[in-house]
Amino acid sequence: MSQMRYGFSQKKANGNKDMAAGSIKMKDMPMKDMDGGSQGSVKADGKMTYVCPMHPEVTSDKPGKCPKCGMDMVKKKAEVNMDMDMSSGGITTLNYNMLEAPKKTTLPEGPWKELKFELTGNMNRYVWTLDNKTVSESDKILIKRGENIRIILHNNSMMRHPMHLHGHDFRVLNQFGEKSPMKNVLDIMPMETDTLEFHASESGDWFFHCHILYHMMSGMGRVFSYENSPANPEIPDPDKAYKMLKKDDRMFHLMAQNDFATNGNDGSLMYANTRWAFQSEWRLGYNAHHGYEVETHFGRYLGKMQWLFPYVGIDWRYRKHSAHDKSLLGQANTKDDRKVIHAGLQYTLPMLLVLDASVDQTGYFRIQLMREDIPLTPRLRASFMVNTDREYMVGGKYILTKNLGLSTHYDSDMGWGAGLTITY
Ligand SMILES: [Cu+2]
Repeated sequence: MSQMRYGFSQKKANGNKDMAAGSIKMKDMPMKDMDGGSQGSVKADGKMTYVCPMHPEVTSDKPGKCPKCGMDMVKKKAEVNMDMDMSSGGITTLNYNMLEAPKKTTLPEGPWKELKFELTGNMNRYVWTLDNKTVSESDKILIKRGENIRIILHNNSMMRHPMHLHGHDFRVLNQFGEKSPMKNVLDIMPMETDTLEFHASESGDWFFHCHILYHMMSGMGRVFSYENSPANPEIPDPDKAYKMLKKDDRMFHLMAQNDFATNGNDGSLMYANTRWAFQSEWRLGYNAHHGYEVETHFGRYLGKMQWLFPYVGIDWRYRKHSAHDKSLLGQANTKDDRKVIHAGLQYTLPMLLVLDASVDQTGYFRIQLMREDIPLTPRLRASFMVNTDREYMVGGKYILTKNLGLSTHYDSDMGWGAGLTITY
């Protein structure tokens, strides 16, 4: 195929929708390609075109390594996709590399400022950040009118993030070089790196954020702020407005669940924000032989991936029981009568196993391993817990609705139970 053109409207630059709506015109489509069976992209002169996935401006007639980054060059995307469409009659996946602006989009002369961000987050805790910092944990990024800003974004998370800039259109660098398309949202796939450029032609503060609103609210964004901007009459109190924005990612949320089971009430509660968490867990039997246990933790998630959670809390439990055996650590087991303050560390291991080591004011140690919400089927979940107090628990839950589940569990102290779990 010798010529292809992807219609592109600069005015309506609004994310993926435009790509689907963009018109695709093809001229001089050779019959050979229409029959299918052709591999790779063949230019009019019969040569393949290869392009570096990281540096779209680097192209070559033959496969090889990119001189800039050493990555293997790949067949030119737009043409490969078109071939697949022709040969399989299947679905064409549209991508940003197919978009060509109708005219040059190069920025006017000006000093350049280059910024790099890693899109980061923790799927398990549902916390999303740039460079592991939320909006409220980072400063505004100062820019000057007349500057050209280049932002290099690497998505180091397993979710896509449609990054959106207010008040400006930016160029998304792709294979078309000077005719790279203009956008104001760029959907960045996991492990993808993209470069965007915009000319600083405004004044005031502009929000740059992930357009998945849960991610934005948890802190995935930054504020670009023009230096020496005149006051904006629409924002009479800019300090208050900025404080309100920063409040979003500091907000606490409540989660709670209780299993109303045949052998007692079994539940937990969590009150947490991006970094801090209060956790409480209870197992309240219907009689003293089943026993009563309440354990609480208050702590902070540390580190880039938030796998480490140091905490302090209380552990209160009582159970009518005769034999006091020893714990696996050789200490007299206090699991049936304990009213202590304890401090501990939780560490999230691969497969979301949580290892919990704690010590109380009497010097009693406990190590515990647990995992909740093991998905067996989309609705069936298993869980287990085992610790050095010789306690263990296995459970299963069938999710009926968002708030309701049928559950069953076996607990080394309370025995078998089955019931209804209510989740908030
Ligand atoms: Cu996101």
